Amino acid sequence: MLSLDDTIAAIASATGGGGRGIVRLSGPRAAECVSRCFCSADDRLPTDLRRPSAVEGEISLESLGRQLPCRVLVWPTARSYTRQPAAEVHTLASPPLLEALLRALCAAGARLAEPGEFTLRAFLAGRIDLTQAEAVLGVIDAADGRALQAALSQLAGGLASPLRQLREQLLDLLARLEAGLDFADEDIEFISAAELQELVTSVAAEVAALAAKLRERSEGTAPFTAVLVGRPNAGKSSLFNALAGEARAIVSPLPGATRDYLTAELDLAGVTVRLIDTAGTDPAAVGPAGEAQRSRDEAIRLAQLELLCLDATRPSHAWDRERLNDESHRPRLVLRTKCDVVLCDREIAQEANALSTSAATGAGLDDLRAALRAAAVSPAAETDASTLTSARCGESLRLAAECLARAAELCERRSGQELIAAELRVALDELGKVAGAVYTDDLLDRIFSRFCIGK
Ligand SMILES: Nc1nc2c(ncn2[C@@H]2O[C@H](COP(=O)(O)OP(=O)(O)OP(=O)(O)O)[C@@H](O)[C@H]2O)c(=O)[nH]1
Ligand SMILES: [Mg+2]
Repeated sequence: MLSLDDTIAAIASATGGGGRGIVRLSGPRAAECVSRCFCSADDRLPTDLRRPSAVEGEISLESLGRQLPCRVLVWPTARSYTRQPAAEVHTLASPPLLEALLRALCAAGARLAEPGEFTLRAFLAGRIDLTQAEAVLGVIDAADGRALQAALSQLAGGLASPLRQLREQLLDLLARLEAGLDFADEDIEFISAAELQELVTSVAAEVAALAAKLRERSEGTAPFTAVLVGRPNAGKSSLFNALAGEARAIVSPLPGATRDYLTAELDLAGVTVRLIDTAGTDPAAVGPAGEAQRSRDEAIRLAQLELLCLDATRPSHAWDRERLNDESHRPRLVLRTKCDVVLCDREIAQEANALSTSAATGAGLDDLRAALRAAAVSPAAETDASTLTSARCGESLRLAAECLARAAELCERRSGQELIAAELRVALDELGKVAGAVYTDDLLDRIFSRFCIGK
């Protein structure tokens, strides 16, 4: 678990030069870390500030050898984005400078923030709700962001709005129940036992269904996926079969053997990797082959790793060369296939980062398995923020569902309304954590506005 007590730091501005460079910190020691690398122009130290303020000054880093102008923004209290003490250093947008600054801040006690961790903190602090977290996380960074966005939009989609409605219903119910308790001596009935039971039972069922839905989703999260790509006849299906351990895919000396795509789940020393075999890439393909091409495109789009198969027994094709030189690819492994046969293409033979494999002899397959496993467990493959968010929401929903089930049971036994109210309060608290709302204020609001208590 990521600790909320750590002070985290990260470069918050866009990568590359130009504009303004920003390093952001959040956590109890934010101001202290900044003070170690900063000379203020007016003798005010970031640690002295008691209100959100901006201080002009210079960055003083030994590694730079000179001072650079900067402006430090400090939020010493909970009035920040993350509701923790926070700080930002605004300076020139020079990547080496920002990295040196980040290193110095880490040396002063901060740690590097995980992807989306600032937003995660804002969410956990109740500053923003799930839908907003989704919106923020969705734009974080394109490479990781895609996976993050997919996970979070799945999580937030359909969850935030039913949750809001359920909380509304529960708040209403609790307000009437508490009013009844406050006016116990008077002859006013705010809610009948039968109505209470009916409402509690229905909300309990809805929350339980929501909890089950979320559980289903997090269990159904797709494993790390790698896709075999390459020209027709490059040996993709043969590798697929060799790794899957069974002859699932059709292998043929004629190009275009694979029309659709197949998937296999590999267990690589406890790590599951889904492997996809696709139809060979043939730009001229039309008709049914065109269909296969489209499903291949979709499979490639969703996979996190590309296994680019280059047939070492044939001269390299323009497509291979283009693909090799394309810098915009996602994480990939280059495979030299059929290495049991004499290499005939110098370009492919010299491709330094390629792994030599042979589906026929099994050569290089252990290395390939190890490389696949390493890619699947690498930090880039993890979506910490969304996994954590999902785990946290799941836990809160589960607890809320339990409280509501107990409340429904108490209603059925016609137990004291104080006990029922207590269960409802805890359930609301848990649901409030998911939505990022504070229920007590809402609740008081409701009681005051509807029943004018305290007049
Ligand atoms: N010698 C040798 N031949 C191989 C090896 N792997 C595949 N082949 C041969 O290469 C040909 C094509 O193999 P496939 O696995 O069907 O190739 P593919 O990339 O799936 O082809 P498409 O599905 O048409 O895109 C077949 O004749 C295989 O027997 C290998 O490791 N060594
Ligand atoms: Mg094939």
